[in-house]
Amino acid sequence: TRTVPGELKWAASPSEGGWEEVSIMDEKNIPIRTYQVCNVLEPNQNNWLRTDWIPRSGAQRVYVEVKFTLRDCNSLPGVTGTCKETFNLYYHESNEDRESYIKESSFIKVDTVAADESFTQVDVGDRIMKLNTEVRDVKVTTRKGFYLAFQDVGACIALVSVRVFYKTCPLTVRNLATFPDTITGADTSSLVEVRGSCVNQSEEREEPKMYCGADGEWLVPIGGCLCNPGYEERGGACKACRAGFYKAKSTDPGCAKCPPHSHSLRDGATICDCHAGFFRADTDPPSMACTQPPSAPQQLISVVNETSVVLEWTPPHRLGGRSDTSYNFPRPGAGGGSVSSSQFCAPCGSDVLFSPGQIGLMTTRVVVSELRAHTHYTFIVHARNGVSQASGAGAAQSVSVSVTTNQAAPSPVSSIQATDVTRHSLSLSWQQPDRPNGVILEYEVKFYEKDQRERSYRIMRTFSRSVDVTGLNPLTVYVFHVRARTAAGYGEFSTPFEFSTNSDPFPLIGEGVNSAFLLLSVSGVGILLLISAAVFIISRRYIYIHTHRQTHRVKIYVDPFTYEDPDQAIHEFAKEIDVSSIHIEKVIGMGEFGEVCSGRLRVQGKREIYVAIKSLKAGYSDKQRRDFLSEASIMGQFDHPNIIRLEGVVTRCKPLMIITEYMENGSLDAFLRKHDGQFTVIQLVGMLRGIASGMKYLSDMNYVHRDLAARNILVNSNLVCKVSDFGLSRVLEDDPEATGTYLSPGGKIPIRWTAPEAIAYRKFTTASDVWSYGIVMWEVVSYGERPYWDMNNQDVIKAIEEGYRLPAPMDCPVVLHQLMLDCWERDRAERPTFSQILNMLDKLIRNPGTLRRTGGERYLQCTKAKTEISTSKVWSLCEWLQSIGLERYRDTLAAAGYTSLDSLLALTHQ
Ligand code: ACK
Repeated sequence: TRTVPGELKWAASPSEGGWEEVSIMDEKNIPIRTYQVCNVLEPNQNNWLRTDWIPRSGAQRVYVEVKFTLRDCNSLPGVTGTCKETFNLYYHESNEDRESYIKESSFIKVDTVAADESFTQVDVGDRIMKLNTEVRDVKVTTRKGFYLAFQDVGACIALVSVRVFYKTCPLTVRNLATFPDTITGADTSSLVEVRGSCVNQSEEREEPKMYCGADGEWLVPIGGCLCNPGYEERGGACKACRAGFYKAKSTDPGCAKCPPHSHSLRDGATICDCHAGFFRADTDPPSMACTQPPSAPQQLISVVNETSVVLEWTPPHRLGGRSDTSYNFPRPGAGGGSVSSSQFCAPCGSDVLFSPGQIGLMTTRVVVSELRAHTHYTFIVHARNGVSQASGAGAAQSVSVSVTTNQAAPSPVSSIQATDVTRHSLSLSWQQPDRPNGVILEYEVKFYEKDQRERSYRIMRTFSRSVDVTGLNPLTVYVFHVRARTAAGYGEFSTPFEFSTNSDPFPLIGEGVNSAFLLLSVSGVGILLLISAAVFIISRRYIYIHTHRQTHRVKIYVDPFTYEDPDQAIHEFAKEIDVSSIHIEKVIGMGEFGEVCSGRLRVQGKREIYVAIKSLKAGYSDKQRRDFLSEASIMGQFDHPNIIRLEGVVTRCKPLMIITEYMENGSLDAFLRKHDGQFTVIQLVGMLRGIASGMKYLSDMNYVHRDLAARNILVNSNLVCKVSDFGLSRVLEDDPEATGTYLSPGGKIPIRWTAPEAIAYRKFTTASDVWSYGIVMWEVVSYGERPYWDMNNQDVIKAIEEGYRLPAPMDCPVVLHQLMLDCWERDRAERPTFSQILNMLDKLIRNPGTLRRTGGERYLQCTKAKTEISTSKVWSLCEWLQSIGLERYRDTLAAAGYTSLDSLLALTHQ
């Protein structure tokens, strides 16, 4: 109230005869407003005085300091029991300041206030009035503000001043964090948790926190900040390191002087720069002195021992201030050890051995072996340390020595082979030693019966690399060793090779056959055998051809990406076609790399054929070109009636093209959808047989397709299905079914068609192709239905993981569904091979009766059923069952609680 200029005009009740506003001079002679009341002689006093509305301004607990004087009742002559020496303090919370009258009942009492000191005599001029100061606090949290009221019940009081205030914890900086001015809590015991913010140029070490106590005191500081690199704490702030100092990490205690051979020119350095000619390795800490590369190794000496050299040296004179000196013999091409003839030096071959190693040597000695005999070598040894690379140090740190190796015996002979093995003889041949070390004068063959060990052996000598060994015992294991001799003497014997002679009287191959004997023997039983064999072969013709082919198959698919030059692969496997012999007719689709067209191809000397032409759109990258042509390089290796045939490629002019046979009916999935329900089961199985046959061929070639799906099978006008889509990139990019969601690096996967192990850890094998084949079977029998319908990929993965498998499509023969389920065995070793699948399908085609039993009713397609239910709102469950011929299940369903169509919607396959 002391700060209020002019009258206070607080509300008083009664408005007259109760509290009265009186202006007086304070101790400093400044006029102040006071309220007085002194109705001590009248009983039943109830005088109210209410302050103006006081906004609480965010405060939750306010303090009321009242200064007042009070007259001692005893000093008042003639007063009876009516005189009081206290007054009451009230408050009332309110959102508005418009309350014009005092509604006593809405006020809450804070306290009864008594005087510490009262006075007996009124003598204002002498200032003997005793001034009391009382403070009370009150919680105000519910409204925007409040009123205070003073109730007098018959005392003689003067309210000299009223001060209302709240407490804050003042803005402060603690542990390099700033805490703002904070209002204290509502209760006397409450602590307000406050988060500090790091001062400039500092970062949080641990979240800075403090508590603001009810008295406006900061309590319990926790956490704090650290000055950034290049700054240190000075006077509660972060100040930059001065020139010549640095601080690398915020956790470093303060700025430190630059280490030797380094400097910092500007304030705030986090690291000191090296002086010219000094360096720091990537792994050197900033506190480490800058260093230099070593000088050259010293006193390199060599000792030659036949075809080995021992090299020794002493460490460099100057280590550059480091202790990580190592030595390198740079590899060929980098100026390392080299062999010289009279005119030029050539790098040493990779067969030269350095022991303990060629680079990163921590010792000063190395043995170089496997050198050529009689040859001049120069060895260069580099000294290096952690800063050699940074300094670009070169020849200055190296020293060299030249030596000539001695004459040496040849290295051992390897790769010994035996051919023409009979009961008593064999032919032995071998390769020349890797290092003959001179002209080979002869070979020596030592051999003995294995049982005899070397107790008795025979020796044969020859100039050539083969020898016929005769006079051996039948069915006996012999051990052979071969060694070569030059002018320098014999080399070491080869490792032992063991061969056994035959028990058979006839040689397995070729020589030593007694033809008369053979003729007689054969003619005796031959005719009979031939007759029975012919019967057997005819009856088992298929199996014979099958196994015969398999045992003689040698062709294995070659990954074109193993060729360094992709053009070499393409020209090895694909024929270059002259663009003038191609006649493009129309666009039939879009492939990953550009349009797919149909057209005609006329190659000289052959009849014109229809072809499909894939072209690579302009503006392609090298990678796209390689990926595009890789498909042709792969396809060109295949030759099978169920694999799309490559006619050739156009690579010599643009656009690049891949020409394949034309498949009139396009891709299988779209074809089946277009002809839903129009084929017999045998026709469908025929298609599946074709695909299985193509896949068996691919698996025999060791080729894993990875994207076998009906969309990647093409169909010609005779309903022959052929496997297509061999691009190496295709699995990863161009298949819209492929998704990257479940994959770590390595590309995308067509989830619905892919075996779980291939999804989980990219284990793509022929067995994962078999899984995909099972899905293709399902696609075919369901006429191009989408596997797992509209389930999302995540749910498909989850369902498969939990053992769910696609049910048999409508009218699917039980045997076919069983075959699908076999393809979807979790353990890939349990899945059938393509060969077994092919056999099975052939058997079914031969016995169409086995295809008759369908599980149609049992495996009603859930989605189709559900669609029908949800669109047939007027039907009852019973009517609907009738409409699909399954009314006999009504009771079973009812017993299981399915009585309405709605409840049936919740039915799962399980
Ligand atoms: O389903 P479709 O008609 O069959 O649409 C695609 C399109 O080109 C993009 O690949 C079709 N297609 C691809 N290769 C051949 C081919 N050799 N013969 C006929 N159509 C083909 C495929």
